[in-house]
Amino acid sequence: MHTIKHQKARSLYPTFDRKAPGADVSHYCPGCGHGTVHNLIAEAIDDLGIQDRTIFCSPVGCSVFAYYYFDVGNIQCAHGRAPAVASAIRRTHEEAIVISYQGDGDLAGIGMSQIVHAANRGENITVFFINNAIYGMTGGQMAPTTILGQNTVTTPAGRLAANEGFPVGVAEIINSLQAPVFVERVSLAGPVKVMKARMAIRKALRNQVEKKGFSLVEILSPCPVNWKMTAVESRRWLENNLEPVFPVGNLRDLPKGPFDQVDKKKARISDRKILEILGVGEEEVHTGTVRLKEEQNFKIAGFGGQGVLSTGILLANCAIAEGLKTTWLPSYGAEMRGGTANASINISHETIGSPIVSFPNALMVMNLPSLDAFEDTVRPGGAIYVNSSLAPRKVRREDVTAYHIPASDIANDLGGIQCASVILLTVYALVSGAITIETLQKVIPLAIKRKNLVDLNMRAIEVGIAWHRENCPKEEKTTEV
Ligand SMILES: Cc1ncc(C[n+]2csc(CCOP(=O)(O)OP(=O)(O)O)c2C)c(N)n1
Ligand code: SF4
Repeated sequence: MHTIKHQKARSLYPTFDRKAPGADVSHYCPGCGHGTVHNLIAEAIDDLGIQDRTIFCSPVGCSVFAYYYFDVGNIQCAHGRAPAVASAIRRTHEEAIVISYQGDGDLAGIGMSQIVHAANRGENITVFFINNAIYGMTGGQMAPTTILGQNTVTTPAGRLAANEGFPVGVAEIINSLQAPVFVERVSLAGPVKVMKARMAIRKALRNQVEKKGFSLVEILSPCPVNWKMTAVESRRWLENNLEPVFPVGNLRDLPKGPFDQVDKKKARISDRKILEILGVGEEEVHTGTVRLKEEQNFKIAGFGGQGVLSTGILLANCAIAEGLKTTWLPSYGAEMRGGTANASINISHETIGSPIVSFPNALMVMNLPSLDAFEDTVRPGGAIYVNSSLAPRKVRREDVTAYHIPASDIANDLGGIQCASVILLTVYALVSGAITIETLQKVIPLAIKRKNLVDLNMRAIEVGIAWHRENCPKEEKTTEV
């Protein structure tokens, strides 16, 4: 006798562990389409044998918790930005299978430009667009795909074209572009339609495996809770009301895209070429001369206008010139000038997982509020470089090394307060060994265009070297200088 064995897709975790309340239910409401689509995608991943190289970009919306369910690589993206994240992964991870999974608020509302441009670039990614004609997670507001007459909490009298415009046909918009290879709209209104959705999902993923280009499947999906219906009623409403507005069917299925994905790769320029464009010639780059004692998780903080962000960029550029890997992440206060600002810079020999620096091992503070805010975040054994002209108190921690340098006063004497941060950066370079002084001297003229400021900063480096020579004897181990 032939036995059919039903089992959960391997690409889904066997158990979904949640804290109470809700420990015994999934994140999705009864009758929600997200669970059905998750299953269809997971089965396709299993059958195509791509679990180990799949990266799932989950959105903001009810499906944000996809990472609890899919046993693949997962990344959660800012609202509407999954196609941009997916594009970046695509271009840096050649073998990855990249899925952008998005709701209608996410894709067709806040993220509309992202999806259009990713599709127009013909990124070799697969987009699953869950159109439930409403903002599910936030309690049922109108979405761009809400149909005319549909009641939502923000259109209690029904969507009216004269007020809110017409429902947006995403599949049709994407189909108006030249680059996509596959565009299909499917529905979850009944078992036969779910089987069609299954086929489209597989096809869209297979296209990516075969490096054909951009594929999008729009899936009409029920949101019983916000539609205020039972699960069964919602499937009927979907069939009778959504499908006439958003006709299901294949809009495009090309044997190959308009350009070869391999050509696309060829068009990319090498890191070496980028350095050339920046004017950092091969002979000028110190690749591989620096051996970091440890990965640098560096934070610089101060008032906006103190050169906090640009000093961070300078450090990151020096790290690049040293042949190291680096990230730079700015954080602005509410106001640009006079408000607080900080920048996080990681420097490593290895690939850096996240640009965020929550617990630095090197902190540079340009003023007292920054010292107050970040002193306690420094890891034991780390170092704090203090602009003591504007942060007159001593570092209280005893498990870090503190360097109190009157950088603003010295900079004033040199003829320009702007170079205070470079004095501190020079001391940091000498103490940490993360970048060399030669590199700093070579990168400054590339990073700063005004000749008088270049000269000022070059003098600042000399002063920083002198300060270090006088205050940091070689085998100095004390906690404070
Ligand atoms: C930048 C930003 N704006 C607004 C929100 C609030 N927000 C959370 S989910 C959501 C809408 C999600 O709706 P949809 O994309 O249709 O997904 P669904 O929940 O229906 O699956 C919004 C606006 C947010 N998290 N981030
Ligand atoms: S609110 Fe709607 S989209 Fe969100 S889980 Fe519930 S049924 Fe699904």
